[in-house]
Amino acid sequence: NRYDKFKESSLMKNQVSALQGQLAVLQATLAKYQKVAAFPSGRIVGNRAFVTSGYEGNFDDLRQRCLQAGGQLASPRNAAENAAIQQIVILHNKPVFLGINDIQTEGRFKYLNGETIAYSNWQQGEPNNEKGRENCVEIFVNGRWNDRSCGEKRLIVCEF
Ligand code: 293
Ligand code: CA
Repeated sequence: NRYDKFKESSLMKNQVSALQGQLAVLQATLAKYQKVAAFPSGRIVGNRAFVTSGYEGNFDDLRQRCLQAGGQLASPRNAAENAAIQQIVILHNKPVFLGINDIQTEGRFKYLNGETIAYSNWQQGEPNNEKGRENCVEIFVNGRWNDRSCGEKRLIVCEF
């Protein structure tokens, strides 16, 4: 009846305002952790965070460490993401291995999920697969990419 409907809509209004309060708390908490992720050398682009621990290792070591942390090796999908990773390279003055390789098929660079890359930023003359041994990809201070041996040690940057 009308009284029940009235009670129902009052309950609903209370639930909505409770949710609005919880949402405001969540938004404030998220804003704080975005600052945490960006300090001192992380970068946030949209809903992706690019973070380094300062660790250096070979490609497989870095790949496993990002996975273990619940992320994956930084895999720039557009110029804005590439620029964010480039800024971390500049701050540390050390090239970084990306989550991209052509281990499976020479010359066909893929993300770690097996998809063929949809964005690239190769340095002039790259990839050159020097001595037939370059299946991983590093990003330089200038933001450009070079294929490089996966056994080299590079700075870790994970994306979350
Ligand atoms: C060759 C030619 C160089 C180039 C280098 C890298 C190695 O030595 O110009 O910088 O290969 O592609 O990954
Ligand atoms: Ca190369």
